[in-house]
Amino acid sequence: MLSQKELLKIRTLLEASQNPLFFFDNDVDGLSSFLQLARFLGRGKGVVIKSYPGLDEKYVRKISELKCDSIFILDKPIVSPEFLDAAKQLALPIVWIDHHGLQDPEFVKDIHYFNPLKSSKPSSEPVSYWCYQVTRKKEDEWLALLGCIADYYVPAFAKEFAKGNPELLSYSEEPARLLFESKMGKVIKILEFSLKDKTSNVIKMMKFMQRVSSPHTILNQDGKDAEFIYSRFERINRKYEKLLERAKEAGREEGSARVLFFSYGGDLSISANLSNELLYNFPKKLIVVGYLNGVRVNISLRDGKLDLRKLLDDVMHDIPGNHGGHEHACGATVSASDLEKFRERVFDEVK
Ligand SMILES: [Mn+2]
Repeated sequence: MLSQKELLKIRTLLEASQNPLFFFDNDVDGLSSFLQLARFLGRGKGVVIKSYPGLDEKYVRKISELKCDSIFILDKPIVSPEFLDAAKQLALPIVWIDHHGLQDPEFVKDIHYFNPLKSSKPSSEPVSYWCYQVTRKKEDEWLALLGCIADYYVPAFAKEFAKGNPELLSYSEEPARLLFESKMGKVIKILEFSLKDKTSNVIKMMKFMQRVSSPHTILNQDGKDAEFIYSRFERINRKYEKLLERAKEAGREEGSARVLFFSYGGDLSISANLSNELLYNFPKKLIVVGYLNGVRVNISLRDGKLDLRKLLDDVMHDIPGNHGGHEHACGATVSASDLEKFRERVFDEVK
């Protein structure tokens, strides 16, 4: 966990900045973290990090472009040494808040690095949870909760929130249930899909989210901006629901088979959402979802029990590509010509 002292330090760094620049990971935990800090401070700009796997040197340009006087990096597990070096040369305070694997102390020695794993009581609550501990802005509790649930974490304040807002959330200890069976979960999906939109629309959404005061505004399509975001969501969601239905069909046809393998192509890369929702529907299966993108396939894997990092080490020992992630949620990239081999290996491993 982060200590009171660390939380206070983040708050002090934040308040000392006239124009902070928030780089945040391309998901709802990242977005919520940015929104909470910017709304608390009433200033600052946000930039979604689209580079993968790390924040790379392409983004250095943004620092001078937006004339910031401090840099916050939120929920991004990797930052390229080139980015850090360039940012350090500008002599601006760099504040990096993360909850993924710990960085080498040498790599982060000149910057303000916060991670709840770096503690005598190591933990890995989402960054949006910690941002809420920093700001303690009750009226933004709903934003904090969106970030937490999106990262499969149910914070203690969820129960109270559900009591006060039964139409938005019925309490459960199971994050996936909150994600897929509540209105709050729907808002998360709307924001996730919006983050996949083209840059000008993402910026529009971020501006809107910096002032909106309730999730009902989004759900009820209250006003022009909310209407726009909701209509973009519906467009993507129609495609998403079709893919999900096809994948569920495959899951049902395979009956009791251990693995649900599903691959698709097209212009919508949405494997992470698909695999999460499939695991919720088929909790006993190993879920493997591949998105065919030209000569590459991006694969999402989910499982309730298996250590997928280990599984992928074995599966990919002689298949070129990348893989990484959390114990029960991983991603991999292989070339399209190796997909069949990858598939066979996975089936062999869990036999
Ligand atoms: Mn996160």
